[in-house]
Amino acid sequence: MFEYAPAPESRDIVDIQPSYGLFINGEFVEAQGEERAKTVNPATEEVLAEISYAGQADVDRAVRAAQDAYDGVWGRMPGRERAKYLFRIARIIQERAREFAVLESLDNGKPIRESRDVDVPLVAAHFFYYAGWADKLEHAGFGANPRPLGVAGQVIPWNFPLLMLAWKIAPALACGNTVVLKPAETTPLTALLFADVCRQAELPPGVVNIITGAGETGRMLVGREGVDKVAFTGSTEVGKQIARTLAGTGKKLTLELGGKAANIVFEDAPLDQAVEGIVNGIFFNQGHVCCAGSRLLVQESIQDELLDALKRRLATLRLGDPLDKNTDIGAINSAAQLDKIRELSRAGEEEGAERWSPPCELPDRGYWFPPTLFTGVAQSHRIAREEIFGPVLSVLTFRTPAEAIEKANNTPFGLSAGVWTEKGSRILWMAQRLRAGVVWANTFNRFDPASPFGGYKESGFGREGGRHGLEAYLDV
Ligand code: TXE
Repeated sequence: MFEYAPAPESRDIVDIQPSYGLFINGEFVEAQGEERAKTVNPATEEVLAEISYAGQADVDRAVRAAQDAYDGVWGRMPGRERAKYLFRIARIIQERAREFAVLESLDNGKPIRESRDVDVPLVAAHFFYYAGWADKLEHAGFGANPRPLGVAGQVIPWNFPLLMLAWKIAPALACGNTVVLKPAETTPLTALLFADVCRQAELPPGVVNIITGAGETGRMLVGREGVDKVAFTGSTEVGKQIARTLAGTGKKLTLELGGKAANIVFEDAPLDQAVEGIVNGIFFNQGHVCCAGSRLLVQESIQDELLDALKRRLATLRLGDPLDKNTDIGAINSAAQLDKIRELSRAGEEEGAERWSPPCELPDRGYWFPPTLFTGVAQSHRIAREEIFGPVLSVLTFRTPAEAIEKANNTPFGLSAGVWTEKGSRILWMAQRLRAGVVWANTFNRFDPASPFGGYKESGFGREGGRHGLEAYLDV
């Protein structure tokens, strides 16, 4: 029988240079810091490029360029003019969408279907959305003359490298701020390609500066004098550290940190749809998602039926080459993240939960982890409490809606949750009681530039997206 097997997306459409400098004041420059590192393709461990680690002198140079651009043109430019640049950036991203999607999959390990159909279209959508706000800030309920903050220092993670860049840069620029952004050390390439887009869009020099490096570069950036606002997405641990460093400095701060979302399935839920939502909730992007539905709370009466259906579905997931359009599950982003997933999975077994994976052949090279289910999980187990950030689902049960709420909220995090039921009244009852910034009903992992996103408790504070996302970048 004929099998549908399209060719993998070609990596020839991206032009990766052997080594990269930093993007400061509208041009690529050599870093003054000596340190360099390699970024690899996590699916093959092949070296993609060498990148620079910005040192203190580089951070100083980037922040000065951003200050000059703020004082010189951008901070005083009418909103309608800023909007033109944002629209132009959005259109260039659409034109270069294939290039961005392939590069993202190469550097991050995510399936091309996701980078092509989710990440890159959402990136363009964010720039379009915030372009629309740039000339309407006076009418958005912030008072007659809302003012930008100045220079934003932004540090982002590796799970959605380009999308997190868009979440940070689009609202900052729309409000009239300038930016110094540091991508994660394992996924710098799409941010560097975005720098090229800024050049192509003729964005005034210094409005966007991209400096690569690891945690030390991030630490120097957020603490640097002249940075007026800090926006961070990453681990809860580093987020807390940044909050401590910034206390008393007067810098504004928003933090987008970890999560341990409950995906709650009631006995009246449409089962097939719920199974798809559970799979999407935890296996999308290999589970490298802060709002991943990593705890499945299933009503006891349907546990067996749901788990049977879920296991059948997991057996059909295809793991492998991220550039293959048939792939559902790509590579784990780094050796360090793979170690963390392995360690927590071992802890799950040691603490007495039952581990299950479908038959699954892992490639010889690269960083891989099979889709994994744990049943018999207790609330005290580490896999029920800690963020695994991998394709690992912990299954717990409940009997009543009140018990579901109690278990769902029993976590230090509060980023997202999902509810599956036919009853509209129950959705509202649950949504009012879940301590989560986002509650999805009969769906999961849906994003829209117009919806504010952010957490309660140790998931951070501040909102990104929507009109609320503007508040983080304005003095009202
Ligand atoms: O995060 P880090 P890591 C969680 C997830 C993951 C764990 C560790 O559970 O397993 O964190 O990931 C920069 N000052 N999330 O180690 O270190 C760093 O260079 C300033 C959830 O990769 O927080 C990178 O650019 N910056 C999360 C960014 O912070 C510093 C996404 C994130 O790296 C810094 C990622 C410092 N002192 C991980 N130290 C989410 N919310 O989605 C590091 N960085």
